[in-house]
Amino acid sequence: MVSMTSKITSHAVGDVCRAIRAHRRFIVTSHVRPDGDATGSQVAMALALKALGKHVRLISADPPPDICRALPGVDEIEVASTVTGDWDAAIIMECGDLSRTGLTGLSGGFVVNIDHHIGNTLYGAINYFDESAAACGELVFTVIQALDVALTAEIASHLYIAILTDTGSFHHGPISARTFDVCRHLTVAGATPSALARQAFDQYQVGRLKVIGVMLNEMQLESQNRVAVLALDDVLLAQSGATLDDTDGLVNLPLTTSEVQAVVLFKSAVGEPLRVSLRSKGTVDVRAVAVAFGGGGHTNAAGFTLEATTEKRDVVVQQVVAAVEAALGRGNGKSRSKGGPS
Ligand SMILES: [Mn+2]
Repeated sequence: MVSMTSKITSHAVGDVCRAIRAHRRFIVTSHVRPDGDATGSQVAMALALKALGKHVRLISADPPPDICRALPGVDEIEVASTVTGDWDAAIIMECGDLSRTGLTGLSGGFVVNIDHHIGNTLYGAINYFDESAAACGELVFTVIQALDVALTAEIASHLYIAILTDTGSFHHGPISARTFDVCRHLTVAGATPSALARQAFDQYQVGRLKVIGVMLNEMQLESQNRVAVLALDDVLLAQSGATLDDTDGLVNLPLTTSEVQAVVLFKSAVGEPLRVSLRSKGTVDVRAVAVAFGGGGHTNAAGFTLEATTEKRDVVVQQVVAAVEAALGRGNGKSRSKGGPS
């Protein structure tokens, strides 16, 4: 029999609905340093719970990303490191394990785990896990439909932002007919794709442009331009007048060329472990590299943290080069796919 343990132990959407109906006071959260899918899924779920008359508290370890701040409900997110007070159930989205929430006070409670990251540890009393979803927002949509909650323009906008950003504007991840079917429903319900795309991708500060200039100027290219290595640090950010928020997504820039098949981005800040982000196209599996260093993610988008030494950086780069060569064959890159789906 095919190994599908995760599918067997994963619950169905009906189990999530029963758990929601059976409880009254909810904590809704997602992961540290939330992205559009984390916050979009979190707030959409909270709005749906409120429509059912539930008591809901939104808690996050870090503030929501700028791209979500203009949407209704986001200002209700409490930023805290511990969950206090009385609650009956916690719905945790986008977290492969409980520690990914960055919150204490959740273990021991009734937890509903909704996620699409490969490697999810199924830590909840209810685990709605589906790695074939392009975004957690796709799963939240399914839950909201199953709950028979009316899809308002507000809920639809949050879920659209979740899918739009997690797929990098429909560039990567397991984008399927279901993804577009969900987006069709969201658009019918009042999500406006052009306005939300502007909101998601065109709201940066000038500091970001300056960071891009310096960062690309220092870019290192390996394996006949098939691997790009980028680095960001506090000094570069300060010089550019940029914040860490301004650097979101910059890891994808080299992939806009036909040559580059994988990207390594080292983000360092004083007093913190080195954060390594990996991106790739097609069959180049950067998740396997991340897992080897204790991290995780998806085939085309993964990450991990590392104690920063130059030697370790070199090892990471070598492993990504090896992953590209394994997927595309050694040599001058003649065999690489061009313009195909990624
Ligand atoms: Mn996601």
